[in-house]
Amino acid sequence: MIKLIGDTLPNIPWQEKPTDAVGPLWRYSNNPIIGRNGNKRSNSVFNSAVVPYKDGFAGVFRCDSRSISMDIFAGFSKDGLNWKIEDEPINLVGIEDEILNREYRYDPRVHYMDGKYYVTWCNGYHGPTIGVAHTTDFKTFTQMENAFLPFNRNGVMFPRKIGGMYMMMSRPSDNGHTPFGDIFVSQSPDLTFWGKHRFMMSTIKTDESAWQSTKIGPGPIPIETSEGWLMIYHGVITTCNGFVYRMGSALLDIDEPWKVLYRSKDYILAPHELYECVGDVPNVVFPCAALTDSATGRIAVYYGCADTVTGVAFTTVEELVNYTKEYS
Ligand code: BMA
Repeated sequence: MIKLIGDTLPNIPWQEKPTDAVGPLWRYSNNPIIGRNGNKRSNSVFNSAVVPYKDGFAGVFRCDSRSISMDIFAGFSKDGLNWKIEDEPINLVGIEDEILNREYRYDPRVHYMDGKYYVTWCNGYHGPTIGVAHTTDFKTFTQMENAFLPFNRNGVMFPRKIGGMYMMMSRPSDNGHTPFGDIFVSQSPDLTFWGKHRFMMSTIKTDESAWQSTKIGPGPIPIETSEGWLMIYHGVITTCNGFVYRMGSALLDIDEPWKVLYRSKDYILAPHELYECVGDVPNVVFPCAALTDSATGRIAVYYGCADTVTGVAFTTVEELVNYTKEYS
């Protein structure tokens, strides 16, 4: 039996797999769970991250404003599906004004580690790089040093130290709508100095798996399982109408996570529903978070839809690990 390692979460949002579902993930029947108007000034709410918090859930949400500025906002929910998102961006305090200076912030990831909730996001600092902050109450966030030099996106931490080191995946990029991108893993003893950068995985340029031929980037915090780290990521192809974003899955070595054990050639979710195909940026599904319940093996994936709204899709560790191996 394939085991999900971690806490139990009896109140994980959940729906059983419909009998006519295709593929290893199935969408929540009331998607999208958050519309454009998630807070006072929002034009769109997407690519956001959630975690269990107190007797419910908390999250950090990407809300692009109606002036089209990108920032991140805290939100709270009793059931993980109905969310109340703050109207003001998260309050960052901390190290130095130089680092606190805001250009833009987007695509957050969140996880609980060492008694705090850590947030990483794409942080504007003379180009995109990876911002890092921690909080205990989702009210005040202490910002640390940027993890990397620009240009970088999709900084996603592993949820615990591995071999005594913190580890973070990232996707070095350029200053625009990057037409390339591979995933690397970096290590840190203290969450400030990052090094020992290791290549993890690349695009696939052949028709063996063409949906991930332009660029790839890590999605949710990796999920620890008896078969290795279960990693959900996004993969992009360039078509005559622009980029199309799908989701894929891989299994990584538990001790040396830059070693890819399995990687599905078939995507696990693609923009097929109207709210994933129509919006400010058509044809995008972009995963940034997953809730898990170790008692049942249930997984709820949170993803941005067409850079406009937020959706949830369900799977189980059994289903996704088996699919990842079968189509590897
Ligand atoms: C990427 C990021 C994501 C976005 C995607 C599709 O480069 O900006 O936030 O979802 O493009 O527009």
